[in-house]
Amino acid sequence: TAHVRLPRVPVPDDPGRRAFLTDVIEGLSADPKRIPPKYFYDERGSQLFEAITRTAEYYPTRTETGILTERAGEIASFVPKDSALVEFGAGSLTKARILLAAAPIKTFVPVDISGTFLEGEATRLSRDVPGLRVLPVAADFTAPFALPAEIAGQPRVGFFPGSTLGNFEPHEATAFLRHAGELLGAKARMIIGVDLVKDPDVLTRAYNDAAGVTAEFNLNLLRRINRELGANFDLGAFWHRAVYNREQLRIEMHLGSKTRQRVRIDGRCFDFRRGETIHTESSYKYTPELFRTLANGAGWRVAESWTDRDKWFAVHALVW
Ligand code: AVI
Repeated sequence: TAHVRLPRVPVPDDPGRRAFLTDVIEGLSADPKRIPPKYFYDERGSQLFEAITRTAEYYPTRTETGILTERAGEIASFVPKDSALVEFGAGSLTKARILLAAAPIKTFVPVDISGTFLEGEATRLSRDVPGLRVLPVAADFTAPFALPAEIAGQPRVGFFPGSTLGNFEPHEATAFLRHAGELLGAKARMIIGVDLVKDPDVLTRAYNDAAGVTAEFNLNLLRRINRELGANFDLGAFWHRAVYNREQLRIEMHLGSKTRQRVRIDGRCFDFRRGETIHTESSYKYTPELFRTLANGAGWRVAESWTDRDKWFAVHALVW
């Protein structure tokens, strides 16, 4: 990579932007190039993800919602009275609403990196569920953060739906589960949704929807880098692709360069060969056995598991 000094772009400097810039520069300096998937979720990215969940091909959301709805009673009996439910990467709160309606939850702590999106959803939820205390936390849940002091003394139940765990590398998934256990504390419980290993055709279709919403979601990452880091990515010069890696049991999303080109970010240059890709996301799939091994390795015990008729998705109940 050529390192040519260019005039610095006048964009506001804050710690969040700094971390984003550092991660992008590090990732694009690596071979193969990569960018961490957590940066998909600016406001537009969060909205595009919600749109993905409504495509015909993207089965995980509706399958998991089906399990939560059908098994709400059984799942609720796993939640101690007057619990605090802590949702990691809360997004639209649609799934939490199912649990909140069925289980004896007193306080709800949605944690999400997209602060503005979260505030809006949390306000709507407080309006809809009178008597529920909602304490949103705008934080990157992959880094250490504190729980609100108000929930001291309440039983804690973690909620991590959507197979977001699958977006971590396996060693990161272990670290996340261990940290979540330590954060929630003694006798903690956790309800976690994990996508199952299945027919590769079903998987590839889910990440290459015909309407191109997933492609838009993937490309929006470049738009965000342009806006927040003052880069000059030409969005029309990259294509989206999602492939299933059968050895690693993961879907990989990539952005590929249509031509040989050079991109500038914050005074640095990054060269792309024609066809060279940026690996933007891995979405690991777990068999029930592999998930049990992962959870046990992080200090949790799988108490119960629920799945759908096709065995496409699993919801696991864990005890710390
Ligand atoms: C949020 N996460 C679990 C999604 C997934 O399926 O890995 C993100 C996503 N990427 C493309 N489509 C959806």
